Amino acid sequence: MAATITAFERSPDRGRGLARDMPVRWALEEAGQPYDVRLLSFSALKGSSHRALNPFGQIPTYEEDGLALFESGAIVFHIAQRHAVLLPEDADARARAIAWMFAALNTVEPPIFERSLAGILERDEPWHEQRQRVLEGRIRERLSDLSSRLGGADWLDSGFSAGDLLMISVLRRLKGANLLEEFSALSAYVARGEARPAFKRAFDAQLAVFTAAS
Ligand code: GTB
Repeated sequence: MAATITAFERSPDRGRGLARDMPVRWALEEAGQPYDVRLLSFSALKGSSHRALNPFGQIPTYEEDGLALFESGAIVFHIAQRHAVLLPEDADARARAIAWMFAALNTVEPPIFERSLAGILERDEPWHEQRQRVLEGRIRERLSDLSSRLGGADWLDSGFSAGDLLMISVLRRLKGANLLEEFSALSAYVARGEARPAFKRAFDAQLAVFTAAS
């Protein structure tokens, strides 16, 4: 049976593929797995039936044959474990790809997330601009290190993997911030990910939800 994921009925990103159902959709598309989507309003997210799937009342969730999962990283990992296209067979290469998954979510994303949050919650504070500069400095440090490691390679470690899928998903959250553009290797890396047919199918599917609701 096809898996069912959850997504925003009306995503605040207006269908730009920034909400976290996007990496899950992308992974499913890479794996060639059909899936159904249950769309949720903000109030439904906090209802008891959704909280039974995700205790934090958030999207995305994933249900398949009696298994229910939350956390986009865990869901992508689950899909990747079952489909060779997202994790290499070789044990060492697989371990390195998994390390990149953690690096994306645990090392690169935190300052990016912090900056987005500050842009929403602290916009009116007198110290907002100063704090944004500090956060942007932290992001630049991460981007610089990542760019040095990537060098001229297409992907982070040999072939495309779930590590790249999550890293590119995280870097896409910098769109419009004029930070990624300072690192041409990373801009090209993100563009390479976005050019993958599976990415395009996932992007079009989540954009269609927003378009239909508008
Ligand atoms: N760590 C969890 C995961 O990776 O699955 C985080 C899940 C999460 O943050 N979900 C968000 C959510 O459900 C949606 S994706 N929020 C509702 C709530 O908490 O009440 C985060 C997100 C939202 C909007 C944009 N955007 O507009 O650009 C980008 C990302």
